[in-house]
Amino acid sequence: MIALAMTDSTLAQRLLDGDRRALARAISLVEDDRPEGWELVKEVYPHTGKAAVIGFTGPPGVGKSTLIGALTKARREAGRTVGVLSIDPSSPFTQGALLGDRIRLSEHFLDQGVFIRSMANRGALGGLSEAALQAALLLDAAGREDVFVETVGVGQAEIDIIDHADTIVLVLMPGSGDSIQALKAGVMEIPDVIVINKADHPLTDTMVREIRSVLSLANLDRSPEEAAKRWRVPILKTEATQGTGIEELVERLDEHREHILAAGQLEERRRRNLHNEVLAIATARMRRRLEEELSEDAEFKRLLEEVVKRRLDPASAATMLLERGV
Ligand SMILES: Nc1nc2c(ncn2[C@@H]2O[C@H](COP(=O)(O)OP(=O)(O)OP(=O)(O)O)[C@@H](O)[C@H]2O)c(=O)[nH]1
Ligand SMILES: [Mg+2]
Repeated sequence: MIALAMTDSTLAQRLLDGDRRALARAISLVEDDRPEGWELVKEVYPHTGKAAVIGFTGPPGVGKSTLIGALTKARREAGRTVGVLSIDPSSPFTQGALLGDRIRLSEHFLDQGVFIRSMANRGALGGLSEAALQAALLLDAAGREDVFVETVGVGQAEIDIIDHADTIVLVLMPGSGDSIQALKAGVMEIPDVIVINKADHPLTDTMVREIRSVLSLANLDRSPEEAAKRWRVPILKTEATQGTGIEELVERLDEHREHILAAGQLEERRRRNLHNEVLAIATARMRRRLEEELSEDAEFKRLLEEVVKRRLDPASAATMLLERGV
């Protein structure tokens, strides 16, 4: 026990010192939902909140990883340390995705200033989102100045780690019309920056126009004063493989950070995100507890049987369970 405690405090210290092996070990602990992982996060949490966390989301294959690779290069040239978390919820394809990310980010693998980690749902009880957020905190505690988080998704299927970013970048490519529909329908929240990658495609400008019109619709219900104070979502064109447009993207990302800092929005955003996070963890734990309690419960089995036989509807069954006080 004592030996274990000593090891753990050494691990926390090594992590705070920025040791990459400690960081890798720590992320594995949270990914595997091990109690030591949670303890570690608890210990280093007061040291977090310094990193600039940028989330990249968008449909599969639009070039998110390539873009992050190019940004990583730019940030390293500016002398900043970088952490990259690539979250892949589609476990059957995980190996492929891991390999893909490795190849795209391979030029950074030997750089001590870059830490890259892919995370997939290994069936950890806490869920991937929770583990990913803990991992982001660990990168922050380890002194990574920029943390880039990549998730695949359009709309509701998105994993909520993206909500914990200070800046959210939606990456699209010409032809990914579904995403414009999602924006239009309000399924997807308006991001802070929109990037149209693979901009060598002839349909790029059409897409820019379409997005502009969706964004102006989203602004219609605001007063002119409100609209003036508001961050204007830039739509950028990039060719990540060539590095084209990356400089401008870096500038816009910096501007966004300055904007939210000046407007006091960073704190507000983080407060809201942390509120959601505490609720999410509490909800996940209550669900787990409920599932455990019900797994061998005779009354539950009986009620379920009634529902299956169509003698009782699902909502009434749930009400009866809760009223019984599980
Ligand atoms: N022509 C062109 N190809 C690109 C560009 N950016 C990325 N690609 C290519 O598009 C493919 C997908 O790129 P990724 O960076 O893996 O895309 P991703 O969005 O991370 O993909 P997932 O993580 O699988 O969702 C790769 O073959 C890239 O080389 C670009 O600007 N132009
Ligand atoms: Mg990727």
